[in-house]
Amino acid sequence: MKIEKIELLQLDLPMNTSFQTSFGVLSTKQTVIVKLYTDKGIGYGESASFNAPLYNYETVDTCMYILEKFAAPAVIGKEFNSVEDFVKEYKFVVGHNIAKSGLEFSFWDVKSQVEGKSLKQLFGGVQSKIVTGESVGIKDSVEATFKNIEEALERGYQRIKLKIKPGWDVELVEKIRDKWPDIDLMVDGNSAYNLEEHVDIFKKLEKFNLTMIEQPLAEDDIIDHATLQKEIETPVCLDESITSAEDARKALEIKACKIINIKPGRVGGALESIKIHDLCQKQGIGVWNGGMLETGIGRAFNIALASKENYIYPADMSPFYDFYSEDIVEDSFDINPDGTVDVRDVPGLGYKVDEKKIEKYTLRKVEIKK
Ligand code: OSB
Ligand code: MG
Repeated sequence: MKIEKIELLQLDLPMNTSFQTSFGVLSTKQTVIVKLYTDKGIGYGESASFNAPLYNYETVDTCMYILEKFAAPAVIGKEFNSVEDFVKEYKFVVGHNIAKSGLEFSFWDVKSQVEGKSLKQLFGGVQSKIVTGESVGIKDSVEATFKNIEEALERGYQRIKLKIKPGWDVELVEKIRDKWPDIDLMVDGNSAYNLEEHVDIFKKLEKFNLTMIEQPLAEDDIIDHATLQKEIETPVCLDESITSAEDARKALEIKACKIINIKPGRVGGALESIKIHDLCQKQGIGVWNGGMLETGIGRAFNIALASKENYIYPADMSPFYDFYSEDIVEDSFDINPDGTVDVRDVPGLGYKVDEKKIEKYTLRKVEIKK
């Protein structure tokens, strides 16, 4: 497959409801769509970062910059027989996994079409439906949180994840457990806590039967997470701290967590996601698919990956209308009444890209040619 041209499209998507985490409020969301032109066809990928470096150090602008200046020029005009060979060309870029992931995904899309195999097949997926949960942002009141949970449960979501921050944790969880003693419930701290000040909070959370506590401590830490995991029974799940299979190996070696959230963007794409999945499976550690409020393009890859065997916890996979008024694919996925999402088993993305919508939301376009 010969790489003829790469278009980088920086999109600005208005959000219909803002989403609050411990690191801030997301009320407008940009993303980067990578459009790969080859002699065998066109593919799409998404580098799903945020406007500001709050979740990790990357932003939509750094994604555009890294792709334009380094990653895309490294592959342009060249011929590739495999995804492995393709990613080798821009491996010299340190970090910037979200940027790299969009480029890798665009290659998978073309490969999938050329070989006539679905992404699910290429990734080694086995599930025809994936189970999903809702991620409930930090709200102004407990009542507003109750309302969100009620709606999510009515829609079939099989797990509720609460975004927490210091001051919005134990009491909130207690009230929710009083009302819903049996639901699959978990919390996500997005690195807002530290052991020295907050260890008691996690001990207090023990009695609420949480499925897991996601990334309570610093994004660059696994040592303190290991200490915390020794002190509590509730499984610690790492998100931000795991940026590669090597990170995962080390975290598991020191028992820093019992569960791993795989966000394909955070780890650089599907190849690394699969490595982490396989490593965890060998060690009896279950994984699940996290989200970055991707559009239908990014979610297509997430869904296909989440169909692998060891994705055993519900995925963050809310449909576009939970965040955006429109998606950039015509036939975006929806949640079935039982809280599952169908995995499309056809070559390519499985969703029809809406070029008009992409144009409507494009803020900036950069073209890389030989
Ligand atoms: O930490 O999982 C996270 C959304 C924005 C930033 C960080 C996170 C999230 C989510 C996933 O909770 C939401 C989704 O994509 O459905
Ligand atoms: Mg998280």
